[in-house]
Amino acid sequence: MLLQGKTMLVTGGSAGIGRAAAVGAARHGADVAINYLHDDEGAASCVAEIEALGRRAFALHGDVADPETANSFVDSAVAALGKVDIFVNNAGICPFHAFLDMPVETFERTMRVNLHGAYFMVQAAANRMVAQGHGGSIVAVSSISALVGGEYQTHYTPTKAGVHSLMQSAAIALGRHGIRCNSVLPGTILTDINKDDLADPAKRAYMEGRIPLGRLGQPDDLAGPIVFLASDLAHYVTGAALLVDGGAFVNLQ
Ligand code: NAD
Ligand code: RM4
Repeated sequence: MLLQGKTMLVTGGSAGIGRAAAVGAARHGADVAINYLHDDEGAASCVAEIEALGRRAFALHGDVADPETANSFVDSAVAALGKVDIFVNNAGICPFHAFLDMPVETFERTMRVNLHGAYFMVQAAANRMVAQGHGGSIVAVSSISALVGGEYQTHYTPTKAGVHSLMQSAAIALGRHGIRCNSVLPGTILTDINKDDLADPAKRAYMEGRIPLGRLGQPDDLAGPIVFLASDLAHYVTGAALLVDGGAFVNLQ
């Protein structure tokens, strides 16, 4: 029970990695609030799963690309659950597309959701933590893509490098308030975000073949690392980035 008595807020908590983090935190004793877009059913079932664990849960629909969503999510979550000790910035999109004819709207939407959204959400959560006066922990879901490129991800990989960099700068800005800021860098995790991309059997086999641990990731593979960074076990860890990729990044030859 690493998060007993803590309250966690997570963006993009209705599915995939965000949902696994939300439920994983509840298993460790946290009350959890989730933000999400569109997927009311996923959000409701995530809330039900957390409540079945005996924890309190709250869900609010909102597009993180809109800067106003950040304060409304943090304010409503704190009104519902009382405080914020942990903030997990997770919501993100990756509409795979070639570089040379990237539509301006696809580029701009990806930036606004993944990077601008992270900036304003983290800022809103940090302001609340500073006002509360008892520190906190912020974990951003960046990616292996912060460190390596992708042919159909030229709009996406800069956002993940940006989120990783945001955690480094925020760690400096917020250290004096006792707020730690770290990122996880998942490898390829089987979720809706890459379902179409990995439907190509040749691509899927190639990706699997790159992974020393011999399999693609599952959302729950991120729960432990996120809970660890959020918890007091990591009380001297800030500005760090933790690869969670089955060894894919180090596998050159
Ligand atoms: P997913 O599609 O399964 O889940 C995405 C979640 O984000 C959903 O809850 C969705 O409602 C929410 N969301 C999407 N756009 C939003 C918006 N504008 N406002 C609010 N919520 C929004 O995807 P996932 O794979 O779980 O991705 C979660 C994060 O993990 C993303 O930031 C992604 O970049 C990152 N990531 C994923 C992988 C992977 O291989 N799946 C690898 C590295 C990093
Ligand atoms: C990740 C990484 C994965 C990809 C997802 C969409 O950051 O690049 O390989 O499937 O994004």
